[in-house]
Amino acid sequence: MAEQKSKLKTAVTVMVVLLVILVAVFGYLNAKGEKLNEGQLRITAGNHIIGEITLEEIRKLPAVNKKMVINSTGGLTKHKFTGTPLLEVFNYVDPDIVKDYKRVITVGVDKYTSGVDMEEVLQKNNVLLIYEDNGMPLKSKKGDQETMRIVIVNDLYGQRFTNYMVEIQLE
Ligand SMILES: Nc1nc2c(c(=O)[nH]1)N[C@H]1C(S)=C(S)[C@@H](COP(=O)(O)O)O[C@H]1N2
Ligand SMILES: [Mo]
Repeated sequence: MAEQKSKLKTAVTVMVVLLVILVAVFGYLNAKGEKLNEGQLRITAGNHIIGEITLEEIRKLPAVNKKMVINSTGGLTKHKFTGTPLLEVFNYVDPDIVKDYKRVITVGVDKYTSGVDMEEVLQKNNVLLIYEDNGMPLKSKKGDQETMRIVIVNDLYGQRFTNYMVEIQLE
C-alpha cells in the first residue's frame, strides 16, 4: 500500500515537472516569435498577416529624395531623406490594400504607435517609408543594423514619424 502511494507520488511529480517544462518552452517560443526584426516590415489586418517585405526589397522600389526640416524634441533638424512612397510598398505587397482599408497604424520595435489615413497614403509623395538620411542608412534602435522610418511630408512636427518600423496594422 505504502509502495503504491509512493509510486503515485513519483508519477504525479514527473507529470508536474513535464507540464512546467512544456509551459516554459511554449512561452519561450511565443516570446521569440513576437520579436519583430527591423530589417523587415510586417503588414497585418487583425490577426491575419497580409505580407512581409524586407528592406532589401523596399530599396528596389521607386526612390524619392526629400529635403526636410523637422521640428522635434531636439529642436530643428535638417534632413535629406531617401525612401519610397508607402503607396509603392502597399501596391507591391497587394494592390487591394489601398481599397480594402481606411486606416494605417505604424508600429516601431519599441511599440511606439502612430498612424495615418489611407487618404494621406494616396496623396502623391506625402507618406514616405524612409531608409536613408544624408546618404547614410538609418540606424536601428540598438544601432547594429539598418532600419526604416515613416515620414509625412505635409506634417509640421515629427510626432507621427514612427521610427524603427517593424509592423503596419491595417484597419
Ligand atoms: N519608434 C519611435 N518613433 C518615434 C518616437 C519614438 O519614441 N519611438 N518618437 C516620436 C516623436 S514624439 C518625435 S518628436 C520624433 C522625434 O524624432 P527625432 O528622434 O528624430 O528627433 O520621432 C517620433 N517617432
Ligand atoms: Mo515628439
